[in-house]
Amino acid sequence: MSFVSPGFTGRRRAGPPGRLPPGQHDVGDGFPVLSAGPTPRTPLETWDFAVTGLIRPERRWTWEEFRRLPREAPTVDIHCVTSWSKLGTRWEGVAVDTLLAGVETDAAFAVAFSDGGYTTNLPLADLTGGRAWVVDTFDGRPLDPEHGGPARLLVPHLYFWKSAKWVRGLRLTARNEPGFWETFGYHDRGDPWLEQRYAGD
Ligand SMILES: Nc1nc2c(c(=O)[nH]1)N[C@H]1C(S)=C(S)[C@@H](COP(=O)(O)O)O[C@H]1N2
Ligand SMILES: [Mo]
Repeated sequence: MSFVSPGFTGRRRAGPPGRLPPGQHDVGDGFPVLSAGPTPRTPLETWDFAVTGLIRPERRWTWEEFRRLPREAPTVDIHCVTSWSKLGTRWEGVAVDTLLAGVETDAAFAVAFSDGGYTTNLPLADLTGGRAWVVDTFDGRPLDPEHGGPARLLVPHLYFWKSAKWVRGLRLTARNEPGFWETFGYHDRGDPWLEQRYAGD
């Protein structure tokens, strides 16, 4: 006789050793959708991606220009603060390093901004060094609108709320300016391996 139902153990997978940060479980093939509002539908003809703020001149790519940038195909584990992780997710897109190549700026931070008004803040150091991308493809297919299509930020080494869906740009800032969830008490940086879930963790 077991006190743990098969359904429960099946959903709360332990995952391969060393892959799950503390307090996380593996969702396996599932891919939960977490959106703080309705899914925006921006036509590709009007979509662009901008780098603004402490940068002169600003940089801006139309969808076609964005699609012609050098591309990368990261396979990464992602970790949501609500405790699910998804291992070995396959994405394609443009490294933030590519978008910021050659930029000289006094900025130390950036605010990612999205259609629908979502924002999230990151130190520039977390967006560079081959650890962040703007992705438009998941598992070989155009990214679903529910998961942030046409394009989302992907910063897998931080909790997934930093990976802004429907992202339209980065505003470079000198000071740290809290974004949407950060203003509501979530941790400023959100390192899952340090369990930085809430302000003060
Ligand atoms: N624009 C926008 N981006 C967002 C969110 C959101 O509500 N709006 N939610 C964040 C949170 S809390 C998580 S866990 C992930 C969820 O991504 P998913 O829906 O593709 O799983 O998106 C993040 N990016
Ligand atoms: Mo989340």
